[in-house]
Amino acid sequence: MLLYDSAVSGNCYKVRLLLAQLSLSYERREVDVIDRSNRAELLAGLNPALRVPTLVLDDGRSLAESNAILWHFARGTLYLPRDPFEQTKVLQWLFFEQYSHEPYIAVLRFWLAVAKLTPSGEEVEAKHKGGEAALDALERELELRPYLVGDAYTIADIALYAYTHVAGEAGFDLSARPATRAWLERVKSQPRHVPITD
Ligand SMILES: N[C@@H](CCC(=O)N[C@@H](CS)C(=O)NCC(=O)O)C(=O)O
Repeated sequence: MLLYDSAVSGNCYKVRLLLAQLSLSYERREVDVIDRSNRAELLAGLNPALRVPTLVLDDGRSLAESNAILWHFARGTLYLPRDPFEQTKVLQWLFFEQYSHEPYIAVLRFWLAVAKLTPSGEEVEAKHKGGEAALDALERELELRPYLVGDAYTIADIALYAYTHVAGEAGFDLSARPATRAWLERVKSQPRHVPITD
């Protein structure tokens, strides 16, 4: 398999983490997420959104959207519960991540820590407010359970871990969120865990 990847991207990291935990091998092609000039050349025909992660399977078919890729590989493994209700709970968190978490925390991190842009105070404030709300939601859930779905580690945890563990790079403070910090440690201690920098 070939992963069109970015070392700094949490969305790409989700895929790298699950593939590592499943001991699946693949090649990586680094794509510049700031200079987008060769994007169409690289990804047209593979991902209509021209973004990473984009994964090309061994048979040539391609998959995009980080959480869809997680779902594809988690099916039939420990990382997706068998119970249909719990599977839907996993989807609940994957959609939450893409609508209520990633657009705030990942985007603010990209602006400040990756592209080193200088957004206006209002733009930062709006992203910060949305990110805080997402982190509050996570903390509320993790006060009740060790992992996001059921009592085991799943791709819901991978999806939310990706940008929560680097939220500090976007100026978010997790110190008053003990349940989230304990969960980050539990995720980190899973077998075959790899860091985002790997
Ligand atoms: N919803 C997509 C988001 C993908 C995305 O935004 N990828 C970023 C890197 S994290 C990217 O390709 N940025 C460069 C660009 O938009 O051209 C996913 O979860 O895979």
